[in-house]
Amino acid sequence: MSRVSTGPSTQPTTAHALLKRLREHGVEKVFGVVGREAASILFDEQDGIEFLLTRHEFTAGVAADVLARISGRPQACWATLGPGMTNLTTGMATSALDRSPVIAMAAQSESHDIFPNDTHQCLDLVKIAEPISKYAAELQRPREITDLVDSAVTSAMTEPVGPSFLSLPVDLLGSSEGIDLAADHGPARTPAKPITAFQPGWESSADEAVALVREAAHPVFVVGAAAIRSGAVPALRALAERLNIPVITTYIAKGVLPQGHELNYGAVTGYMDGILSFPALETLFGPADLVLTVGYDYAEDLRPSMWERGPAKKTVRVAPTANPVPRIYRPTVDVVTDVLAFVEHLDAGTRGVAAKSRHDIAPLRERIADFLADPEQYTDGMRVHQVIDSMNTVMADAAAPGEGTIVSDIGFFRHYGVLFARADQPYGFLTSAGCSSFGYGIAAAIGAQLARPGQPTFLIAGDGGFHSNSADLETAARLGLPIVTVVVNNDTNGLIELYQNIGHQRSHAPAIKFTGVDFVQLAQANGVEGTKATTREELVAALRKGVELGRPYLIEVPVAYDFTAGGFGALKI
Ligand code: TP9
Ligand code: MG
Repeated sequence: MSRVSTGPSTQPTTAHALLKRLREHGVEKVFGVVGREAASILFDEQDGIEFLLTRHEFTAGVAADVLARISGRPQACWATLGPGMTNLTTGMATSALDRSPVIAMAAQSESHDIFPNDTHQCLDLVKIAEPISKYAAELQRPREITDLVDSAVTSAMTEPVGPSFLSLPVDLLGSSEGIDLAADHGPARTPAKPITAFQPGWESSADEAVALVREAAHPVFVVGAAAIRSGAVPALRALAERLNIPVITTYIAKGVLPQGHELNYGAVTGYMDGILSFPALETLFGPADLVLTVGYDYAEDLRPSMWERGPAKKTVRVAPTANPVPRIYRPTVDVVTDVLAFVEHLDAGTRGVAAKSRHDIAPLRERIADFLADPEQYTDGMRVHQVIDSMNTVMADAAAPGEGTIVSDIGFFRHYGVLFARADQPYGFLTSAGCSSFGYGIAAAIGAQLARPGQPTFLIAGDGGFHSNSADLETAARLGLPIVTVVVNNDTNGLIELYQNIGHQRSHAPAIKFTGVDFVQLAQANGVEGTKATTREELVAALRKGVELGRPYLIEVPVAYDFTAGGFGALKI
């Protein structure tokens, strides 16, 4: 039921119709920052839609991305004209490159005054949005708003899922002309899951894949997030278990199998051999003779060069879109279809096939266990693997089985998170694989905690990334979200220091070094309790306190990296 706000006019306006249709599509939250269009929209016009004010539009975009990703429904973000929109673009680029069905909206100048780059705060919003969205349109007539929302949702929910954009001139937003909330536009018809491409005859390609699986001695599944979006996780798990096929994932598909599952061979990053000083990629992929990339998406940063270890392998690419990068990845068999449809086809085609003999990765597992157990008390700061191991310990106790979320901002620590952070459910580990904008963490943690109330959310962020967007700590505090944040502080953009070392064999301070920020005081200034931890014991105790608190909590941990140790000299980018 919609409420008509009292005010100068009691007529329903475009704003009412917009929010009503968004709600019919399942949108629950609009994150954003409102400007002078407040004269035309209050955001309380529609029951079931809540506006959440953020400090920065980037935060709004990312929070919408994460809530949409976890809920599987479109969610929305909002910016005012001009600079509001330009601030929003990194959030939109995140949902474009990370694949999330976000409806991004911005106010625009009055329809008679749209002269981009001449009118005050007026930019060509549709042109700005076009290269980073699936659909971008400006409202021309109020009565068309419902159709525009429908187009935006359908495009956003088509693989590769991503953001759609609506530009809303403020005069039209407040106009009642032609708006009739009772008019029958038909049901919203939100796709129940993303719309995919089906190549005609995909079943015969899938049969070729079945034949390859039958022949293979050591097949592996490499799983991307499109498998999660298609609802294929339970069927894929059952198939992997029946055929004893290990599962390796991209950063953002961690949790397809629970952390401790024997077939969970982990997520991979190009930094892993360097971090572990161990031939991890060789151990994971070397013995495999067939790589089945299921829900494969190049944007998730798992490159064919990572599995091209050991003897030549056959490959199967299963994806809901045609192959956009044949120059990079030309599979033996390409199956363009819904991932769940493929998994069911493979399941039916391999009935009676004997379980495979899985290749052994015990040496890698031992290396990881040793590495994480590292008891040393370093005088120059903890090591990030010790921090993540502590977070895993507390998460295991704090979360019910199959629950909990660890969010990672972007920095060098993120690759430790990819490798070691606990993830017991799909999207139990969240990071931005495709866009990788630093500052993602606090925004993603807000989205995750809203999506999973009652489950613990831990955030790991670096000093560089966290303080690029730390104003939204106040948002987490205002919303009372019990996010436990760990800021790993080296007063440096550490990942970039690594690259300086790689490129120049030395680092150069002006481009990477900060003067210290007191993150505990920063937290307190934003209404968040905080503490410093310098040892495993202190950190575990602080994490436990954070979990019990039921409000946001921040722990600052001084850290250092050992760039000159390990295998970073051999890092290939
Ligand atoms: N600007 C944006 C918006 N995003 C990215 N990713 C960059 C620049 C380039 N990356 S990852 C990183 C940069 C500058 C530094 C991260 O530093 P940190 O203190 O957050 O983490 P750490 O542990 O690597 O020092
Ligand atoms: Mg840092």
